[in-house]
Amino acid sequence: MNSTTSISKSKRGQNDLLEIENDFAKATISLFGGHILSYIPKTDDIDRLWLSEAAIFDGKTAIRGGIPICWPWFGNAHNQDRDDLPSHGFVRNQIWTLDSSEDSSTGTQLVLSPQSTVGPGWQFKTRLQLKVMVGKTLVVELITRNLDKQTIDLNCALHSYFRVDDIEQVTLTGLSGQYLDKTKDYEAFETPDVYRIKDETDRVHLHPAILVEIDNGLHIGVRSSGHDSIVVWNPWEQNCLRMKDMNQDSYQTMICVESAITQTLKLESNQEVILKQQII
Ligand code: TA6
Repeated sequence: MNSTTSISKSKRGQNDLLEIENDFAKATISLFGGHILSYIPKTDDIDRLWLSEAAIFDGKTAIRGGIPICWPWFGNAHNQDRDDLPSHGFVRNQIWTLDSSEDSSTGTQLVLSPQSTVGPGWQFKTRLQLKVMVGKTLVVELITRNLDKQTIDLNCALHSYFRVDDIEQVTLTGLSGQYLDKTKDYEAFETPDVYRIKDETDRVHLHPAILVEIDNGLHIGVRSSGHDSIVVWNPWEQNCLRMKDMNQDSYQTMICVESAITQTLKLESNQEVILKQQII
């Protein structure tokens, strides 16, 4: 780690954490998973990210909340006839290392990378980096470079959990076009003009909206690039009851708005893709 004065180390359960504090914001990153857990601008000291009170920090279990890194596939879209591969890929269950960090007049930049970019179901040569800029906004870039000789099929997501006061009062703006509804066997529907969440919601919006705004008291802007879709997810109560790392009422104060590549990007040899999400 470079001599960055804004970064200190801490621990939660078995997970080593990086605590970042500068003039603009505070943030926490778990080295397990390369997983941003919180982002708190100093303008109002309100965490923009949601973290389950029942999240597990055993150094093995993917952390519920914050910004999970889904790579090198999204959900079970690994295009292989196997049922033994982990949902959302394998890097969110790995130890990441801090490759570099730098304080500047606009905030603190950190670059992290996972222990390994190969695993069951994925033996291609690639480089994966997470670049995080903690400043007046939070900028997160998931950078994949194909170091293999062959073209690779890539899906990935910044699976961000945002804090809301009351999910039933949330409105989303900025989404348009068709979405695939995973609660209805991927049937296609048109995005509603007035976007509210009133039940389990699990939607892949095929139009890559550049800015999605979450309004519920607090206003959160989610600006994306390098994506081909936006995923909106809320498990609602029944699923929360079935999830060991969610409380029964967890669904009431969170919503996932995910900047994602879900339609399979064919990344050619020596090409790079940057999946970027900026939280405003
Ligand atoms: O992004 C939505 C989703 O794919 C849902 O289908 C649900 O599975 C969610 O991700 C959480 O997945 P996880 O593996 O973190 O429990």
